[in-house]
Amino acid sequence: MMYSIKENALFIADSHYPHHGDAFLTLLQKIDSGEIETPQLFLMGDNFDLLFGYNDYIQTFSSEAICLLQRLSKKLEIHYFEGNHDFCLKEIFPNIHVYSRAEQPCYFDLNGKKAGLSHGDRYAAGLGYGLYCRILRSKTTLSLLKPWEKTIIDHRMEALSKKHICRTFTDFETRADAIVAHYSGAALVIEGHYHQARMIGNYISLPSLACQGQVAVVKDGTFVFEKPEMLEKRSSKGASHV
Ligand SMILES: [Mn+2]
Repeated sequence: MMYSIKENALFIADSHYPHHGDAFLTLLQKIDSGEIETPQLFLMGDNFDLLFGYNDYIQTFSSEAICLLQRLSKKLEIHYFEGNHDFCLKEIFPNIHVYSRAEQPCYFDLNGKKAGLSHGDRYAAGLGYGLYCRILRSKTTLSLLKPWEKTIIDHRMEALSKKHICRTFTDFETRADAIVAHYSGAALVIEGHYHQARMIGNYISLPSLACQGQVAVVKDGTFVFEKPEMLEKRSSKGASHV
C-alpha cells in the first residue's frame, strides 16, 4: 500500500536538536497545542543531533522532544525517515512509521504522482560508509558499547555541538542529477541531509530547520518553504501577528 502525502503536510528536516537551536522542540509544542495545524508530519532525518535506540543515556539529552513526539504520534500520522544522526528509532517511537536507512527510499502518492522520499545520505556515498552505517545501526553493536556509553556519548555530543553544519554546495545541480537517477519512476524526489533548501528540476533538497530555520509545507499539491511562525493560526496570535 502506498501512503498519500496530504495537503498541508509538514516536512521537518535536519533540526540537529538540541545542539543547533530549539526550533524543533518549539515547533512540536505548537503542533501539540494546535497553534500549528497539520494532518501529517514527515520527519526527514537528523532532527536529533544524536539519538538511537537500545540506549537510555542518549535519550536524556532530548527527553522533552522525545516524550512530545511519543505523545503526538498517538494523535497524528507521523512518518520518520531515519538519518545519519538518528537511527534504530522503532523501539523509541512505536506509533510512528519509522523507515530505516535500508528501507529508504519510500514512495508516496502526491495527487496521482509518485514521490520518492529518503533522508538523503544513501546516494553519492561510498561503500565504506554503507558498511559503517550497517555496523553502527545494529542492536548488537549498540549493546556492546554499553560499558563505555557515557564516555563515548559525552565525547560525541561535545564534538557534534561544535560542528559547523550549514554550508552551500557548489555545483549542487550535478549532485542532484546523480541522486534523482536512483529513484525509479519518481515524478518528484524529496530529501533532507544536504541542508540546501533548493528545488532543482524534480529534486527537492529540503531546508534544514537548523540552518535556514524553515520547514516545507504542501500547498496546492506543491512544496513551499516556510518559517514555522508563518504557519501559526492568526486567530491564536491576534493583532500581534504582523
Ligand atoms: Mn544527514
